[in-house]
Amino acid sequence: MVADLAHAWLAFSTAVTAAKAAGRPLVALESSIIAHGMPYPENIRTAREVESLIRAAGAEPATIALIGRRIRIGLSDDELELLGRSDHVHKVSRRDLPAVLAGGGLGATTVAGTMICAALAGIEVFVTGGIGGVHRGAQQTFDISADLQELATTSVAVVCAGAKSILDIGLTLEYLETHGVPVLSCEQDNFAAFYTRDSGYRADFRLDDAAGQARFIRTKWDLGLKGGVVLSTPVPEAAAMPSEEVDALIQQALNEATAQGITGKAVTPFLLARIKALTGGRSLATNIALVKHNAEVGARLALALAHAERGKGEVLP
Ligand code: PSU
Ligand code: MN
Repeated sequence: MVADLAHAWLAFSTAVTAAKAAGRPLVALESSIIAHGMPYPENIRTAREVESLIRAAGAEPATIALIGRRIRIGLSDDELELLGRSDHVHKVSRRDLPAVLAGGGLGATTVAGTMICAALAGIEVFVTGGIGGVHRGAQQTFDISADLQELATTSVAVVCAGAKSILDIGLTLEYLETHGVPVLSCEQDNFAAFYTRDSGYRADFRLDDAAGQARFIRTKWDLGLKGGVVLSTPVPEAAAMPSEEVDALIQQALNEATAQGITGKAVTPFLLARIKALTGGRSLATNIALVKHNAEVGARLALALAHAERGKGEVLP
C-alpha cells in the first residue's frame, strides 16, 4: 500500500524501462553534483560521459532528479541540460523531497535524496563523487550530513571516492560504524579522500573485485540487515591532487565559510565552489576524473550483484 502510493510519484525514462525489461542492471546517479557540485557546461558534459561509461560497461544509467512534480528515474539530454543550466534548482535531501514534489520546482537530489529514490525504484547501486559526512567542528555546529543517516537506513550501495577532507573523516567513519554501515574499499586499504587517494583512515574491509563486493552486499541484505554500504575507490593516480596543497586550501575555504556565517545546506556547495576557485579550476579536473572512475567501478558492481551467489541454507552436521 505504502509502496504503491510512493510509486505513483515515480516516472521512468524509456531507456531505463527498456533496460529493466531486458534485465540489464541499473546504476543510479545523483543530480546535485550536476546542479550544485560543478559549473556549466562541465557538469553536463561530465554527466553525459558518466552515462556513456556505464552503458559501455553493460549497465544502464538512471540519473535521478525531481522534475514536473515527479521523481524522474533516468533523464533525457534536454532534461540534463535544464538541470545543468538553471540557477533555481533545489538541493533535495530527505527533508526536502516532499516540499519539491508537493510544491513543484526543479530538484536535484543529494546522496541521501538519491538513495531514497533509487530504493523506491528498485535500484541497488548508486554512483556519486563523494559522500557528505560529519563536518569539522560539528561538536559545536551539529552539522552532520543527512547522507550518513540515510546510509544507516536505506539499502543502496553507494560508490564514491571517499569523502572530502572539508569533513572530519575520522568522525564520519565513527558515525558510520555506530550505525552499522560497512565501509568497503577497493584498490587500497584506506578510505579515499576525494581529491587525494589516502584519507589516512583504514576502511573496514578491502574487497578489490566486484564479485567479492557483490557477495558481501548481497549477504548483508539477505540477512535482513537493512541499510547502505559505502564502496570507496580512490581517484586515479594521474588526476590526484597533492595533499599539502588541498589541505591548505580547504583550511582557507573553511575559514571563509565561518567568517561569512555560511550555515546549513549552503555549507557544502560554498566549500566546493571556493576550492574550485582557489585551485583555478584544477580541482574540477580531479572531480571529473574521480566520478568517471567511480562509474566504472559501480557498473562492474551492478553487473556482479545481478549474478551474486547467495547462501545455500544447507543444514550443517
Ligand atoms: N560532496 C562532494 N560533492 C558533492 C556533494 C558532496 O564532494 O557534490 C553533494 C552531494 O550531493 C552530497 C551533498 O549528498 O553534497 C551533501 O550536502 P550536505 O553536506 O549539505 O548534506
Ligand atoms: Mn550540512
